[in-house]
Amino acid sequence: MTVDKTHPRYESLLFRDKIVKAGEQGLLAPSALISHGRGEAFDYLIGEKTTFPAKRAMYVAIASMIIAENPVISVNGNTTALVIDEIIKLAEELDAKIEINLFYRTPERIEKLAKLYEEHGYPNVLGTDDDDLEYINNLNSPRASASKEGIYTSDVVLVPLEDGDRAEILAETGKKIITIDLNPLSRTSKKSDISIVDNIVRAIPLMIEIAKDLKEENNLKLIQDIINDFNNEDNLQESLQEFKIKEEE
Ligand code: PTJ
Repeated sequence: MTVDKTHPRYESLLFRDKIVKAGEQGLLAPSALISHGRGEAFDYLIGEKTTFPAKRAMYVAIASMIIAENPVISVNGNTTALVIDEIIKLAEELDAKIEINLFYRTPERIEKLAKLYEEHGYPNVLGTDDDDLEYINNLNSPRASASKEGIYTSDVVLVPLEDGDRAEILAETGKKIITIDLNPLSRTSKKSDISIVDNIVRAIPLMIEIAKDLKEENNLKLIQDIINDFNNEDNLQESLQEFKIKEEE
């Protein structure tokens, strides 16, 4: 399908089309379209704009990743379909690793996703079946698998669009967990240390710019202050207040 540029909902249709195509290519989980639709509905209610609390959380996320020893960006089918090139750019900017981490893990999807990262200029993606995989907290479930070099030994993990079960497992490890999730009431948003309530398609490009700015400032005290002044619970409450169910005049 080609998306008509003059359509009033062009942007939204474009990303919907990316998800549909990725599904056809076997990159996505069976319920990926449901997750996307749920995201679209939440996005509608925040006016499809990045809110102030979301931006604040992005600064804290980037500050935390800059000073991390082993920062990792965890990617799944939806994230890859929507923002693969931006994720690669962000990883390069932050010197972070990228790890495929699937809720619905199959060897076929892992292989296809790894190949896609390679085709987009990133051959070293972690979390594949060739990788040295460990099980978080000895939970013998594919949902607890993590690369030894990546998530398993990481101190800060960015896990966008994560399912609640995995977020809970990760939160129990003591690592700093950052999520991007349009639902401020999800288990993932509540369990994470830094929850960015925004659409991933807006969040990742903005986070690349924030990373450039903070690195240029090169001010460790500023970075520490950004992290220390943040309270995720308060910020989530503020994010929730951005949801409007009344049409603006
Ligand atoms: O590729 P897999 O196998 O790892 O599966 C990925 C999905 C997303 C299908 C899986 O993790 C899943 O089922 O997730 P949930 O439980 O639907 O949670 C995804 C969350 O992301 C929901 O709260 C959605 O509202 C939110 N979401 C969906 N699209 C976006 C989003 N948040 C930000 N940006 C989006 N574009």
